[in-house]
Amino acid sequence: MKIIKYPGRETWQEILQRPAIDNSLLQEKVRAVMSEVKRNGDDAVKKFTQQFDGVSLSHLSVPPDEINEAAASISPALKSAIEQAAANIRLFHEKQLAAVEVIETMPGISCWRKSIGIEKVGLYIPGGTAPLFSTILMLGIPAKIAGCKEIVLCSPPGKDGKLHPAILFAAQLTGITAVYRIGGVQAIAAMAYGTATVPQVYKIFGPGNQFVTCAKQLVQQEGTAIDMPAGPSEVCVLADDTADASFIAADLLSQAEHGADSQVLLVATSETLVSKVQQQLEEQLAVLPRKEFAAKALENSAAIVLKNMDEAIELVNAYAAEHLILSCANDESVAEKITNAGSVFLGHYSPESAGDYASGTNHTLPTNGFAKAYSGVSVDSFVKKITYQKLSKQGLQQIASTVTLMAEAEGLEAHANAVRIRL
Ligand code: HSO
Ligand code: ZN
Repeated sequence: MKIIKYPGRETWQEILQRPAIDNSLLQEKVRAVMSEVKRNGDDAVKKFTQQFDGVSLSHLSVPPDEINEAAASISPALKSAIEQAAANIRLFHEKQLAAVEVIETMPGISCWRKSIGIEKVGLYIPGGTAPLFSTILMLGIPAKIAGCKEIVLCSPPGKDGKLHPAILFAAQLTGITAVYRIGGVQAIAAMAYGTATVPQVYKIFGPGNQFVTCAKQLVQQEGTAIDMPAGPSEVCVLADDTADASFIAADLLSQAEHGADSQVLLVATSETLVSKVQQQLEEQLAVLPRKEFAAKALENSAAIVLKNMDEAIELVNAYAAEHLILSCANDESVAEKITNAGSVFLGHYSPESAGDYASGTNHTLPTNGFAKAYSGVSVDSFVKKITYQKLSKQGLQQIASTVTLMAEAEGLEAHANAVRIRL
């Protein structure tokens, strides 16, 4: 990890820059797969599954008995851990449903807004080096609360043609309506266009590699909604000298182990703390099973020392981290000053891992500085909001002159007429 001491403000933008990801070279390959899936449906999906995952599948969907079998094979301890996490996530997300309120803007004019679940949504869960079944809880639970009717899940099959049992259990627990063993670009294309087996969905959620991200961006251009532009996962720890270096090192490594492209950033007001964290990182890294990934991620990461907390807060806001841990005194008042972050973890006992799995908040969050303008996934991500109005004759009379005057001023006589003709 690079150590940067007391950088001048003019250098901040450069220091905080994420590595640029250039999708343009991928696009051609991704488009080719997508258009073949569009043309040939299930046959193309099976062909690409053979080509990219090395598995030949007779059927793409996972039958209910296979799901039940997998669920039964999970240890009772893991099962109840997943159930507890699910209960907390459900509790937190249920409160996000707002009651419909009818507002009478003038006598006889009522306006209201209602959230309606997006009818069909698709969730994508990557395979690869870690089966992130926790992401199924983070997406499936809010989808269900939002009232989505069809919630389908795609995830790439292992060499045996199967999905990880915990993925199937999480899918069953959250009430996913159908599970398909399809990964990569072909999964995104199948859900965006629909095939004989996979229903076409209106919005696609979930993380993925560069190919998956590129496919999501392309289907978005064609009218399928996506959750958000995803980049490599990241954490920023803001620490003063009340922090415990071993806790901080553990937090940084928890993010670094996700992948070689993960981003971790330590912003500290104490040089001694930074050197203690350096040492802890070395010790803890040495014994991690995924140390290769974590070490690579640390190579692209930095510790920044600043002279005081105010300056540190300013830098952290400029970075707009996906996850921000406040390992400092007065964490609650510091949190008040945070304006850009996906999710904030306050104090010395709130590791990112708690939120990644089980405290209740969502772990699908804006990366790459998007936290300046985007929010993480919530029940809102799974609904669209329809506005309604009802005017009585008296209500229409109340605003008639306002509407007709404005319509005439815009030169839109027919608009004015639609009011006049009624009165
Ligand atoms: N930190 C990841 C989520 C995750 N961690 C899943 C463990 N499993 C992105 O927020
Ligand atoms: Zn994580």
